[in-house]
Amino acid sequence: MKPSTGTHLPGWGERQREVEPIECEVVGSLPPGLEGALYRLGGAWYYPPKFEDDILLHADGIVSMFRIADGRVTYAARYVETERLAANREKERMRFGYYRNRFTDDPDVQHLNAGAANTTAFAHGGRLFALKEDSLPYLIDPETLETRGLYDFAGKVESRTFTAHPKIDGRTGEMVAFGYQAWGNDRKDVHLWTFAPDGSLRHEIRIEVPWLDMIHDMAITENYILLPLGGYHTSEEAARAGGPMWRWDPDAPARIGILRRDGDGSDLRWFTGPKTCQLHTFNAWEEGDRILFDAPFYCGNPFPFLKNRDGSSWSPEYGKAHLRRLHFDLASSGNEWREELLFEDTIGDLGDVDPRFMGQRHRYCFGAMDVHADPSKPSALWVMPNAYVRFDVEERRMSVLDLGAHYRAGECRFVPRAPGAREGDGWLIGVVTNGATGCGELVVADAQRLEEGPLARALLPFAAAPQVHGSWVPAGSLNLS
Ligand code: V55
Ligand code: FE
Repeated sequence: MKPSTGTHLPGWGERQREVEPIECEVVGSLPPGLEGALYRLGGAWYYPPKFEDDILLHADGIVSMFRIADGRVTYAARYVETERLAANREKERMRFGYYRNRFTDDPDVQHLNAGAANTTAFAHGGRLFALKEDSLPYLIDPETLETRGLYDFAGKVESRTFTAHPKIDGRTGEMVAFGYQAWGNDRKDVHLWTFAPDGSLRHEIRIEVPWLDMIHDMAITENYILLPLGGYHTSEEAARAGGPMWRWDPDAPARIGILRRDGDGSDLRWFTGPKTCQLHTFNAWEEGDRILFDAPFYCGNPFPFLKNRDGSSWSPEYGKAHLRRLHFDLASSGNEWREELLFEDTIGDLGDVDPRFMGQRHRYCFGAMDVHADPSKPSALWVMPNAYVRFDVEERRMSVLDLGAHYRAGECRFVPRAPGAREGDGWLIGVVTNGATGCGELVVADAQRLEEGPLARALLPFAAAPQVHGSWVPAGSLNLS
């Protein structure tokens, strides 16, 4: 363990500027129906990490928003005032050690919540959350971006953790979520919750999983919850030796747990399938006794800073994600899923489906790709997307919005044009970085006409705060005027 010298990871190294709402220059014309806010969350070290090889998943959460109203766009950004940041401010240094490794925290902060609130800005039941999977949510004021504190759903949620990837059922408006390692890093408890559209707790399931692993995302169908395991062996021993608690396990099979949403967890069933690294998902649905599940799984562990369990080295092949479809036959007694590669192309693993179809069969997935890759050059660690893509999974066709080779595209969100519009009729929005200037832009495109390029771009005179995941909140929700 080396103490930090103050050098850290590019892009996540600089303390980000906090920005009071400023107006963006708008190029092109914003569609009149698009009113609301894109809330974003990502991480950037407020103080340099305690150890210089701490990983970017541990950087301090900063929440930002692009607010669209009356044909104008404003931008604002503010650090999430976590318990961790407050404790760090007292000493003006980072007192928390490696990500998910409480043994390396300063002893006088080991009892505090270590969550960095750096993964997803998410709204449900009239509340805006800053989410990180090792903590309960932080509540954020949707107007000012001020932090209101940790939120345990009025005392109804008993868990130390809460996923950064809840799902909102497109038909019922219910939010389904889970917390893994609910009682601590060495515990196999997973708590799962269903919340009514108003945010009140409707149903809880408690299970114990047979393996300690990373469970980053989930999927829902009308009646089921899918829990894909990442494929990481998790050990307190690894944590005690320093660094994060996870080791990628190339030999362990890929596993997905499936259980009923309305049950008590006793029906939980484990399936196995071709080895991938199961992190992000698109969507799942039921067809009779079968469940179909589309996901952009990586070939292997995409994080070079997490070591292999067997001592073998990280491979750039790991960092390739593909759009796959998994078929589960609930009527069979077997426990293997069948898998299809929907597209040969390597894609980014962040994206969206039309939110009205969450839990139902979808036709479109929206994501990002590098369409300017030079096959003669060694690929970067990760796909650096410079295009947004609509994947038509019925016709197996892609529609592409090519931003240009010098652009970097963040996660996109799909916004329906109107509640009754057809699937995919609406806008694709995302925040991109112009590599030539380093400045950020909000891009708005007609999701059915991606090839025609953006309808509008809202320009910032500086880089936007980093984003892992974000959410579009229509005006009228969250009491946004
Ligand atoms: C992931 C991301 C995280 C994290 C754990 O994509 C897993 C996977 C951005 O934070 O803490
Ligand atoms: Fe994620």
